[in-house]
Amino acid sequence: MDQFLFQGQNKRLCSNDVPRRSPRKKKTKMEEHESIKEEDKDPSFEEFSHPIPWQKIEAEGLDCDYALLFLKEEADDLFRQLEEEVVYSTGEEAKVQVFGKVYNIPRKQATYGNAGLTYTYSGVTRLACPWTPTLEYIRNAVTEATGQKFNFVLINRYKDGQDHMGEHRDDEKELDPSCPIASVSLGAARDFIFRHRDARGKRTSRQIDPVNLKLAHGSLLLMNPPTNTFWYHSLPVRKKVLSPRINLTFRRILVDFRKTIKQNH
Ligand SMILES: O=C(O)CCC(=O)C(=O)O
Repeated sequence: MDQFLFQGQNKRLCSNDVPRRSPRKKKTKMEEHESIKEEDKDPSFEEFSHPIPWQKIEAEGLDCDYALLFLKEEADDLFRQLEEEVVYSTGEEAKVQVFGKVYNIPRKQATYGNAGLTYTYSGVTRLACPWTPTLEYIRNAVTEATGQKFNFVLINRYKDGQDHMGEHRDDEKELDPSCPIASVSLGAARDFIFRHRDARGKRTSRQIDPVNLKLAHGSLLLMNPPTNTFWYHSLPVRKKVLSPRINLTFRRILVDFRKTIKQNH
C-alpha cells in the first residue's frame, strides 16, 4: 500500500522538507514584479504569493495536493468556532439511501453555501444554509491558497473513531468537473484511503495499490480532476481515535445545472 504519512504536523513544514509544487495556476505578485531579477528570487516562493509547502500525491488517474493550511493554534480556534456555529442535519437529511434502503449516517453532516444551492448525495437532497463567518474565513483561506472559487461546503463531524465514511466518489453531475474538491481537516488526525475503481472488492480486474493518507489537524487536501472519476475514497473506523474531527469539503456546484437538464429533455 502506498503510504503518505502527514502525522504530527503542528507547524508549517520548512522549505526543505517537501517538494514545493503548487496547484495555483495564476501568476503570483512575485512573478508579476518586473524589478525582481530571476537570480534574486527565493525558490520557495516560485509559485506562491504566500508560501505553502504543497506535497504532490500522484498515482494512475489520481492527482492530489496536500498542505498544512492552518497552524495548530489557529486550527484549534477554528475547530472551537465551528463547534459553536455549525448546525448539523436531523431527520431525513441525516440519512442516506443505499440500494433502496435508508440508513442513519455514521457521523453528523451539514451543508452551507450560496443561497438556493442544493446538493443531492446518496439519494438525499440537501439545501445550503447561509455561510457563517468562520466558514467564509476558511473558504477564503482555501481560495487564497489555491486560486479556486467555491460556492458550497459539505461538513462532516466524526465524534470519534467509530464514526466513519464508506467508500464513494464525489462525482455527482451537479459538481463542476473542472474544479478540485478542497478538503480541510480539523481535530483528530484520521486515515483516508483511496482505492482505484478497478481494484475494489474480491474480484478485482487489476492489481493497483490503495493510496493511504493521514489527514492532519489544519490540513488541506485538494482532489484534482480526474481523481474522482477513477478513485473511490473512504474514512475508515479507527477505534483508537477518541477525539472528534470536523472535515469540510469545499465544492463548486454548477449553478445552471438543473436549467440545463430541463432544456435537454
Ligand atoms: O472526512 C473526510 O475526510 C471525508 C469526507 C468525504 O469523503 C466527502 O466529503 O466526500
